[in-house]
This record gives sequence, C-alpha cells and structure tokens, in this order.
Amino acid sequence: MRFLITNDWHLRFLIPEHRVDNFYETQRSKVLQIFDLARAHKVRAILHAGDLFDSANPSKYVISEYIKLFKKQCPCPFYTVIGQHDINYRALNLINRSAPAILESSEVIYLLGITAEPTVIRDDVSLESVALHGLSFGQTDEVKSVEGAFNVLVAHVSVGDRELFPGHKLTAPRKFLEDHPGFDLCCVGDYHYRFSYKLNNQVILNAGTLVRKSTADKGHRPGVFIFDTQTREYELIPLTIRPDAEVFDATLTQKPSTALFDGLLTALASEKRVSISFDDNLAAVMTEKKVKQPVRDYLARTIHQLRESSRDAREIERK
Ligand SMILES: [Mn+2]
Repeated sequence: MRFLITNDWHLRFLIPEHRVDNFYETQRSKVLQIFDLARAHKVRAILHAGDLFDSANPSKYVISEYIKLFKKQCPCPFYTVIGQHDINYRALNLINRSAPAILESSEVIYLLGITAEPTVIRDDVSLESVALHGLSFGQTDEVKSVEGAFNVLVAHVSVGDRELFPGHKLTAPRKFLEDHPGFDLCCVGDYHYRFSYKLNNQVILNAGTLVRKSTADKGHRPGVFIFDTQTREYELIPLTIRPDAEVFDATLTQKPSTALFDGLLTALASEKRVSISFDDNLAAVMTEKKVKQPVRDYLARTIHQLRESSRDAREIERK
C-alpha cells in the first residue's frame, strides 16, 4: 500500500507578518497540489502528523472552506493527530473543541490515537494489513503494535536532529525508532524542517511544514513523501512553490539579531533553567530553592494526578 506523508499544514486565514502574497490562497493551492499527488500516486490514505490548523480558534470561514475542500477534492481517507497548535493550552482534554474535531464530525478526516485501538486497513488483493496508530501532542499513552500487520505510528512529537537553541536536548530520530521497535514506519510532525532516517527495517519521516510562515522558514522547500509499505521505499515529491523573494517582505530579509535571545539563554543556563520541559524546569527550581523531599513528592503526586485526570476526561469525552 502507498501512503502520502505530510505534516504541519498550519491552516489559517490571516497573512503572516513576513508574507506579502495572498497567503490563504497560496496555502489552499498547496493543499490542492497534495490532493492531486495523492490521486496521481494512487495512495491508500494521506497521513498528516499534526498541527493541521495554526491556532485553536481558526475562523469559521477557514473551517467551513476546508470542510468543503476536503469533501470535494480529497481523493482518499485523511488521518491526522492533534498538534499543540490545534488546541488551547496544549490540553488534550479540550480536543472536542478543536477544529480537527469539527472536521472529523463532518466526516472529512479521521483522528488517530484518541482511543487505544489502532485503525486497521486491509488490502483485499495483497491481503496486507496496515495498522495506523496515533499520538497527539503530549499524549503519553503506550502504543502497542499489532502482530502480523505493517505498523504505522503517526505522532506529533518533538523529534529531530537540529538543536533549536544551545543546550537543547532533543530526541533523535534514531532514538525514537529504538523506543518504538514494533513500528515499521513513524510519521512525525512538530519540528518544521524535513528529515528521514532508516534503522534496519524501520523508517521515520518528517516531511516538514507545508508553508514558509516566517523568514525563519526560508530555505525550506515544502514537499511530501510517498511511502510504499511493500518495498519500504519512500520518495520525496517537492511541491510547486514561488521563490522566497516573491513571497517574503524584502524589508524583513535580514536575519533579526539574536543578541537578546542569546542573552536570555545565557541567563537561564546560568540558573540551570534552559530546558523547555516543565518537569525539568520545576526540578531545577526546586533544587535551587532547596525544596524538601516531602514537598517534592507531594508536587510530583499532584502533577501526576492532574495529568491522569485530564487523560480520563479525554477518554470519557471520546466515548
Ligand atoms: Mn507545527
């Protein structure tokens, strides 16, 4: 079976600060290019690894226009997970208020991984089974691969091979594959640059963002992967895009000074608070303030309970 792999569409109406073109139309035309590619390559489904919308509250116009577009033009099932841009406060229990949930209710897309059960697709001719699993941003549920099937994990996770800032600890693509040994293909989103990595029989792909939203994305050439489960081969298909000079504001072409940001990082690093993980930062602050162990234990329990109850609420909401 062939699949089209894509992520981080960040659908929106407003023109980002750095762009000078009709961004909404540009974005819409790229979505149409992807639907055309899915048709041309006869893929079984499109797999999108999260951040379908740019915000938790996109305009109703954007939502209704994309529902229409999916209905009329998407040639195959479309599966996605929830990225942190899709929901408020990064809180998965608010999933039913998200724009992707509205698209799912409109029966134009499917959300993966909200229940523990994977979606299994069977091919009547080759008798091949493909199990699709999903992990939304911050979802820590254990995913179990299905025996006898080709297992695909679609996940919005911070996996990558480039430091975002000095001292940034990130999960390398290889490590993610090692941590998910039962999965033949992992399609990930979150970081907006593209990468692909093979480890024996496993492959991990991030196609990169669909759009160059700011000058920081300059140099990125939007594209999608076509993956074949029989051969385990994949191909990058670049999208037709306009050159940077035509879409970016020329007055903003110079790289902004990072002096302020670097200063902040140095200050944070000196306080050993450089991670973007809440838990790491909390631990660093508690060490610095010499917080006693019973207080630490109490905080750890409370935070754990809060996370558990938000997961329970999510499961109840989905039932
Ligand atoms: Mn994103």
